Amino acid sequence: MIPSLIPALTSNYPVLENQAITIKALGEGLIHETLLLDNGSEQWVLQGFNEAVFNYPDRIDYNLGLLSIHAETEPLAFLLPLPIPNKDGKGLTEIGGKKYRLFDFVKGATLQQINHPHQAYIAAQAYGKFAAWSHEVGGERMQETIPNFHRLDLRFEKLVAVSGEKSTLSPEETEILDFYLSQQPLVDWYLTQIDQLPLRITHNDTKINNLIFAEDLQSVQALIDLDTLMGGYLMYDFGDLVRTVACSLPETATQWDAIHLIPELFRELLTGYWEGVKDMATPEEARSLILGGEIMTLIMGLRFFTDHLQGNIYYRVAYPEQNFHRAKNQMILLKNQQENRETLKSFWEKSTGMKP
Ligand code: GN1
Ligand code: MG
Repeated sequence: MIPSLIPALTSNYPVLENQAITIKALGEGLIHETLLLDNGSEQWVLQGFNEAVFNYPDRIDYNLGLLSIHAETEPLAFLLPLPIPNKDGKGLTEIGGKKYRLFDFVKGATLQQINHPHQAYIAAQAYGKFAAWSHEVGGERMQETIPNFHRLDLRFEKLVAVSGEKSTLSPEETEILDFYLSQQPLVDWYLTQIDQLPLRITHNDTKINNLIFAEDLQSVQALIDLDTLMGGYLMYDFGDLVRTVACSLPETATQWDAIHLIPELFRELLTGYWEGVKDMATPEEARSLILGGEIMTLIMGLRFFTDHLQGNIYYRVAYPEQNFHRAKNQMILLKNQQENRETLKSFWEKSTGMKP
């Protein structure tokens, strides 16, 4: 099936014309499909675009266009790879009823998990620098590529509605549902925050595998997965780093007793992120970072659990119970962050020199 794409690709993309291309699967994204093209000396990334999730590809182009213009006068220390135009000058190419995008392959290293605490610092600093760099463009000018993507209150309401339609839940499903429903106070706190925080430009999916590091892992070469770049709050990007980088195990792990926050990695992340954003952050914004990890862990737990109850219609799963397990994983991580709030606050005080 995959090799049958090649003739259509070589005829649609001038850069691939008359080349002997091989193609294989790449990466671990849950939404788009990612493939690697190789002509023996050069490589490209081919992405099967998920139209069911991204209903507004024009908005993605619009947002990335604004940032590219900004980059012309204000260079950024790393790349934001944009789609290579096809022969009609378009970023998306339809092949066999499906849409694809082609990117230059950025050489470097991608990590699924960090293997040294300093990598947490480097990753967070890159995302923080990106927020500071894009600040002049203005979050309110960006279009919503997925409307209400990180609206925690709406994700919470969705779980309430979907679970209310279920006539039976297993005891373990009930336990997890009850935990998530008990998080209303965090949702209320979130609502007070979004009333007072400035809208920035955020990446909104700051997992470690959305960065390409230099081979020596000492710097960042590129930010990838740019489709969810849009207006957002700093706590989203910092929080998703905490959720994914400062956790002992990935979101797919099912060794329940071994899932916990690593406070020292929270400290590395905060030091790096703060380095990036400190010149622009308001005091409220700085404070919001303390609970950013909780917010993003809650939102992902709600989304995984909702998808489980809806029959896995959104996230790619390797087995039927996987979204349920991801929701349980995020519940354990969230509980653990809540138990560690005071420790995290004290790290925050030291990094920012402020009072919570
Ligand atoms: C999705 O496609 P991927 O894996 O980069 C999701 C993120 C989640 C993440 C969880 C558009 O990102 O919001 O944090 O899975 N992206 C979308 O692994 O829903
Ligand atoms: Mg990704």
